[in-house]
Amino acid sequence: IVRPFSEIPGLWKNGVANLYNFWKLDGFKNLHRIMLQNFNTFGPIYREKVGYYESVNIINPEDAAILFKAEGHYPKRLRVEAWTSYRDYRNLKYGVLLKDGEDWRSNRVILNKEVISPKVLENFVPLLDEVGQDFVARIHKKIERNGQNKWTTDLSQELFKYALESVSSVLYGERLGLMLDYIDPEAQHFIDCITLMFKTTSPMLYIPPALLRRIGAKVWRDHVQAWDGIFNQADRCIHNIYRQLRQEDGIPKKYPGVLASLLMLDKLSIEDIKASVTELMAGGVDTTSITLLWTLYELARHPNLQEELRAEVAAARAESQGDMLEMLKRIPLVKGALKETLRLHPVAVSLQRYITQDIIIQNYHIPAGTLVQLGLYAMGRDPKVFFRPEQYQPSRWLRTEAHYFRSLGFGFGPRQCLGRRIAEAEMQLFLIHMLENFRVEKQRHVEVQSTFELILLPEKPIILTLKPL
Ligand code: HEM
Ligand code: 2DC
Repeated sequence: IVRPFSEIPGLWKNGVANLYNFWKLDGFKNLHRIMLQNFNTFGPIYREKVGYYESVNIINPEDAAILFKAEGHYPKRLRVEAWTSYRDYRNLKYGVLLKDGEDWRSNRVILNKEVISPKVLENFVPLLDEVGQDFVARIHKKIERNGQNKWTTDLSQELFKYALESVSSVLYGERLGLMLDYIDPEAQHFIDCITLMFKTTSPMLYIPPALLRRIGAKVWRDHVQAWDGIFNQADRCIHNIYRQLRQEDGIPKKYPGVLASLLMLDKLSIEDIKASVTELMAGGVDTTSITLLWTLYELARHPNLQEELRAEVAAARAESQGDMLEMLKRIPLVKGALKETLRLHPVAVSLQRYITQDIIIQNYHIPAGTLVQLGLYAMGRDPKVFFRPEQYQPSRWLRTEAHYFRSLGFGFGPRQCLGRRIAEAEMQLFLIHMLENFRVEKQRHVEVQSTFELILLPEKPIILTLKPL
């Protein structure tokens, strides 16, 4: 017999009291650990209300399958009010990240063709490969200059630049020049603004931005400044391409980038294009760079595994004879490593959907319209879902039968990450070049945990040593 919604365990009766407790536990930084603890306390399903938003939380792959079957034609996830409030405040259009309903779908379908369809990968790979080559050349140069034949450092700033250079080269078909010695301060400012934007978003998940704006709270003002910096820089890049395109005539000889392709296609309004391209540019920096940093950290902790990956890359290089698209088909273990990184260190703590029909999960009835969250971080560490979850084991992904609703780092279905193909190619190419050029090491006994700043980040700097092979 199916149990009613009201009997789902959890603390959902007093949102304000829960917010207070949450705040006392430094919940803004610990959201992922609090979710894990809640699953331990309440079991595989619990209801929760923190501040103004209420949800049902689940952890099992089988339940995730039920959730995504009920997502409907216009899948809708938790609305990040801080982001929509900024756009309303500045009178800017929402991009695909923030749109919903038919408006979302019609934009997304057009963007899919230019950003995530398999056919565009062959355009992206040469551009991204060049950035990867320039990145390792830059590191070699740094090592030569310091004269110690190795470099011990926190690579995060270098990785932010790599990620921004990569996503920009794909979006604009042009290099920003972030792998050079002199770096445009505007680009550095853009990077800092993205970090600030994420950081200031998380408190506003629970305290309405409209309220914070009315009382002139610092967090709201910082948030506005951060987005202003992001939109200004993206606007400059977009205008540049727009101007060039109007001066040129005829069809360009080489692939002109996502933005120019969208402009030439002429199916979306300029304002819609601007909105989504800005989101792609902003979404393409911290996400891939942090995932790469965690991957290097794991490879440094597992030297034998690192050698195995290096051997795979060497063999793939030999077999593909310089054809990078071919090479990317021959590195299953590298791909497994990236999946393994996202299992243990997911960018998104959870996936969420407002379900469009009633469902039954764990024998509880959940009515249509409910916000259901899949605890991605908790699932990745659950021994009932992953055998020896604490072990970093890329080979576990080689058996495809083990994938059923378990590899969800980029989300699922038509609303999944739009940048997924870019992110995957960019990260695979990065690892290829790094493994071919450097051995990565770290100090022993230094363990790094995650902290929540809307996305999950390392709680302290990850210090690695790179040694040329
Ligand atoms: C959405 C993860 C990189 C742009 C998402 C979602 C996740 C995610 C979990 C929500 C999906 C869902 O609700 O089902 C990641 C991870 C990345 C990454 C793990 C890298 C390791 C990127 C990059 C870009 C990007 C490089 C841009 C080039 C977007 C956009 C959306 C999105 C625009 C919203 C799509 C929509 O609402 O239709 N991402 N992402 N992401 N991501 Fe990513
Ligand atoms: C954060 O409880 C925790 O990919 C909340 O590239 C629920 C939630 C909702 C939306 C998620 C967000 C979490 C984490 C960051 C995500 C975001 C949707 C897209 C965004 C997953 C899980 C991200 C990082 C995008 C960001 C692009 C943007 C900055 C232009």
